[in-house]
Amino acid sequence: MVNTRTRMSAIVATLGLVGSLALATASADESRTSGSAAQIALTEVARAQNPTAGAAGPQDTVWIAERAGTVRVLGDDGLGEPVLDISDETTTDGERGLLGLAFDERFAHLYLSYTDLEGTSTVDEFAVQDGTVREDTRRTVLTQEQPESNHNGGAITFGPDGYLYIALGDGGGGGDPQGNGQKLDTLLGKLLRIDPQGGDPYAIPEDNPFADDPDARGEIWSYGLRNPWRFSFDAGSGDLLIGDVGQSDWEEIDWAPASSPGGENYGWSQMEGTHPFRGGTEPANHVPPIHEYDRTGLGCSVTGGYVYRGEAVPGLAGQYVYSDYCDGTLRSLEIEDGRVTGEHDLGVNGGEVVSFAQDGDGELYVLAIGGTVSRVDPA
Ligand SMILES: [Ca+2]
Repeated sequence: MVNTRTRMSAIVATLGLVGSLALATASADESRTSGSAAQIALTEVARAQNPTAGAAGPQDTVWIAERAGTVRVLGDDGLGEPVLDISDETTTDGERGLLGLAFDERFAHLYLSYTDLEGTSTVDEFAVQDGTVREDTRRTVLTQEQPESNHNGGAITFGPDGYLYIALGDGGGGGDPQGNGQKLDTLLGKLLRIDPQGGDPYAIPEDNPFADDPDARGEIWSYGLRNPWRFSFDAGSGDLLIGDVGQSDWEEIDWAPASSPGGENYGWSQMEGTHPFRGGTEPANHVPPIHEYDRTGLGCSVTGGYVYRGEAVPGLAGQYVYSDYCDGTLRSLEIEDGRVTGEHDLGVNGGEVVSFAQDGDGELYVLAIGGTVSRVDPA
């Protein structure tokens, strides 16, 4: 029974991907109607210095990365003193800084994603022992030079497959001047998938979509991304959700089912959302966003979040919660097999929402660049 259901859900998920290709326009039109939104409230639980990322840590903790280079642990009385400080190794020029952190499955290693003093995107690893970071074990896993100080991406997280996923922007400069989004010989404009423990400095999983392609970088999981600032895996289904920041017209949410073999082309810079960008031609294998919105509202920079799998707000269960840096309104999407079936304005504003964090129980936290760390609670 379990096997049958697993196989069925994989098949449905695969069909869902195809369906989203064919029905992207229809789903965008039909999804405007929706039932009532979950009633939520934001409870401030801490103040941080320009928080950029958060992750569930050992012993039911939440670890928060601060942009200037510090990492602090959230406790009952707010944030503790920094447990890591790399502030002399990064800058906050442009969109730079400490931009991401992630633990592996067993909380045996912590990974930091930051731009170094030259602006090079860097992922470093630290061993963690009994909940404590062992700084003497630090090593650099991956680096990528950045031609500009914007569109660095920087989000990192482990997938349900145990591999480390790393989001990198297109290199910046506006409009993807080097066409990196569609180039498979660069890591820029990509979501990467690596095995940091499988080699020195890392291994490329054999089943990566371009692992055997001599003309492509084997680290690439999916491509055609502009600035995938925040992405996550659904803790329930394993589906991938990416918030890709638009150039000037369209903000988008991209999706792939847990069963995906990778290789999705999300279209940039031929496409911005579902629209040709500057006369671009839609790639034959374009995977359009499951959701996009223009800038006639208050939004200007999507902040990808998480599918809610906590228990505090039952009405939000299974919905993808996200926001926008410029707008700050929390919104949610109901998603079935890669199609948006409902959209909600959750009626609360998180400020300049730059990131979300999910704790070990699936509860969500909202990070505003001004410093507020808030928990999503029932209203
Ligand atoms: Ca796209």
